[in-house]
Amino acid sequence: MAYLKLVLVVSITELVRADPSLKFPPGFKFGTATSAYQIEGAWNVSDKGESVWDRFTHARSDVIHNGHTGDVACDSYHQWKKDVQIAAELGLHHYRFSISWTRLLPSGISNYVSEDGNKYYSDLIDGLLEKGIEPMVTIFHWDLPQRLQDLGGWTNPLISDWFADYARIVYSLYADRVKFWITINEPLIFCDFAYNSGKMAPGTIDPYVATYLCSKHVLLAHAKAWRIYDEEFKLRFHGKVSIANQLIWYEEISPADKETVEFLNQLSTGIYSHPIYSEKGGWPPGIEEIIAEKSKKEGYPRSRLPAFSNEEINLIRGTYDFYALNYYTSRVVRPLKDGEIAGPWPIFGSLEFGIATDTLPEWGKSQIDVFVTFPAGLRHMMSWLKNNYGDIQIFITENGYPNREEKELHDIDRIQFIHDHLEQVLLSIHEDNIDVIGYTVWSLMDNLEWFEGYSVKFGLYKVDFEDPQRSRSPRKSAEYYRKVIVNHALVPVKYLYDEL
Ligand code: GBH
Repeated sequence: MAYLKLVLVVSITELVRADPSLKFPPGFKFGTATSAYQIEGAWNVSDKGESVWDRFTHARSDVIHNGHTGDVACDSYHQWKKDVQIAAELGLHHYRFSISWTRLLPSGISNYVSEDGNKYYSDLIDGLLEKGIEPMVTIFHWDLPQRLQDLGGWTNPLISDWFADYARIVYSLYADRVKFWITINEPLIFCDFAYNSGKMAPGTIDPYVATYLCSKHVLLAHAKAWRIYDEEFKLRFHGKVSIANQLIWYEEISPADKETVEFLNQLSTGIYSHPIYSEKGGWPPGIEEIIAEKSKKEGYPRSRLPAFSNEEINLIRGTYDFYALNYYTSRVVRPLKDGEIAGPWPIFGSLEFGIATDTLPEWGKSQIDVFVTFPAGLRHMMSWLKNNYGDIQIFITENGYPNREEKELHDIDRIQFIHDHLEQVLLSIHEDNIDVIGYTVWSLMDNLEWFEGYSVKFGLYKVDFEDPQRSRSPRKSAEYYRKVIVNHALVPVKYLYDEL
């Protein structure tokens, strides 16, 4: 290939100069992400309170791979300097991490702030800033205080105020240093997937009622937290706040699925986006009517998808500064076969709406069945967002590739994954005129992959979970990503092979 010849004679800098379409826009940010429960460990150190994930992993080893827990994880509570070190090695512009609610507020309620908890996050933020890395803070990444869960958790309407109180404390401690905020990570997973599958804390299966209560209360919680920042902190600190959504792209493969595909995109993406980003606000078109109708037929006195009052619609509408997007995989749709109950991905309507989802044989595979790769899905998803909500800035806050077993540190498949998705990002920017402002790899390092325990690895850095020091070693993908960042360009994979 001509390509390969090029590689031998020109440096990356020259290559990029010759092909400016490989360049990312100036100011485009590259980062990596983690979350508190998945990396911190120290689950009961100092005055930290119990979270639903502490409870779930301890009580439900039957659901979690090999009974793994986050008790120690990457031990980032003690070893956070190593995290800052590897983030600096990569040359990251930003590092996205989350705050453990019960580390900061042991009882879940905002009457008492843990001094040690505060110091931990404050030191981490300072450590990052010292290396020139911007902290991006997720306020809630699934580890709800168990005490609040005992009061119903996300199904209790009071949660939106408990969350807003907690968010205010977080801002008041760190808004002087943190400019990028994610209120809540992926309600699609902890509302829809959790209550459909029982595989996520709190482990309750209640797909028809709890799911939708959770959805509504998450949106109210996010909106209140966004407005607190807007009213009490923005003028002084000029930060940006958004909610991060897990987006699964549903691809149309024949004109016959057009309607079903649009329905699922509205259901899984629209449900947490339309209320915030659309001009009209409220639940997405079509969804509210269908669930109301179904609920009526089923004998419920009111829709299982709780309605919004006009006041609530206005409270939620417009509560964003950018769109935070987490993307991993896509699906196509097919009708349920006779006697079939749910698809291979038992969320987003397979139970509720009799739609099964599938993947295409030509899409990429990983060692984990559900993580089928379709990079173009990311581009299609962003165009869908633009068509539905107009010109909003998009920050990709997660994208990553899992492996179970890896041959040493040579993760060429992960390099290819990152390359192929970044290529789609450039097409979105250059061809579709979409304002993508950043990209974040999940994850900086291997960590507790929820019910998969430590068996599924997403890290640019390998973590040795046998080693009490939890040493971190760079995979080839770390080297690749570092090159992408230094060159601010899509470094061709083949090019890198020669250099590796
Ligand atoms: C993100 O979403 C999370 O934010 C992050 O914490 C997580 O580590 C990362 O992605 C990688 O998973 O096959 O039907 O049992 C998590 C989304 C939820 C996707 C569980 C895979 C398994 C579905 N994941 N899901 S199923």
